[in-house]
Amino acid sequence: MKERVQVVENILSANDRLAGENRARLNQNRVLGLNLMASPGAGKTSLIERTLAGLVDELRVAVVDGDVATSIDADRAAAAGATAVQINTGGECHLDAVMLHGALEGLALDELELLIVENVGNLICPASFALGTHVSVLIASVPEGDDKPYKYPAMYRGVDALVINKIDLLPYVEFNLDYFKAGVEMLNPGIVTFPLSCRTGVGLGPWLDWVRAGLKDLRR
Ligand SMILES: Nc1nc2c(ncn2[C@@H]2O[C@H](COP(=O)(O)OP(=O)(O)OP(=O)(O)O)[C@@H](O)[C@H]2O)c(=O)[nH]1
Ligand SMILES: [Mg+2]
Repeated sequence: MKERVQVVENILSANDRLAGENRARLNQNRVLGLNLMASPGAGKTSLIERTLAGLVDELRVAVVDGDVATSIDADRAAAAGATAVQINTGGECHLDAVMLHGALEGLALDELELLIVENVGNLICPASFALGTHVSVLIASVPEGDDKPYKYPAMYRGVDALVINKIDLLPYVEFNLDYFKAGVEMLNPGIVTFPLSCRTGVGLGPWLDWVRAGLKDLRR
């Protein structure tokens, strides 16, 4: 058991070292890195499409898409105007710093301002692997249910911002917003939260402004 713990610690510290290198490369090029995490189908790619539609005229954006097997999401990001890089994890349930390191090799970082990483759809594994991005964003979505902060605390604890997507479905789905928010507040007090709908576009303005503000902070 002791040896197993040691191996896990070594893997994570190797990951952290490379995450540090990734961060340094982003900083050198003044590229803001966003790590988008969520359960499968919560709306990661939809939010990327909406973000690109809102920012692509003012910022040069690349998207790194982590997917178990396909390039469907990277194709969607490219169609929305981003330089898109696909990482097929071959079954792994998360991206790690090594994978992002490889993806950064293929990008002209000096020509970019924003890098959005779509992590693999999962509420457990991505929380354990730092990538070197500046901010981690969790997308919760209404049909997933209001108990998810209670069931996946590590993910809710470790992020810098929370998007609540699919609010257009609130009238049709049992989702107690107060119960959900109480769980979030317990784990991550005061976290900045963006209730929105990628379907209707409601609530996207404050989200886009927050991304713009993050970039401004980085350049300061
Ligand atoms: N009603 C509604 N549907 C949405 C909204 N946002 C996304 N969807 C739908 O939810 C489904 C999944 O959206 P994606 O953006 O592909 O989700 P994802 O998190 O990227 O999914 P994976 O990459 O497979 O984990 C699609 O059918 C979207 O059209 C929303 O705000 N409201
Ligand atoms: Mg996706």
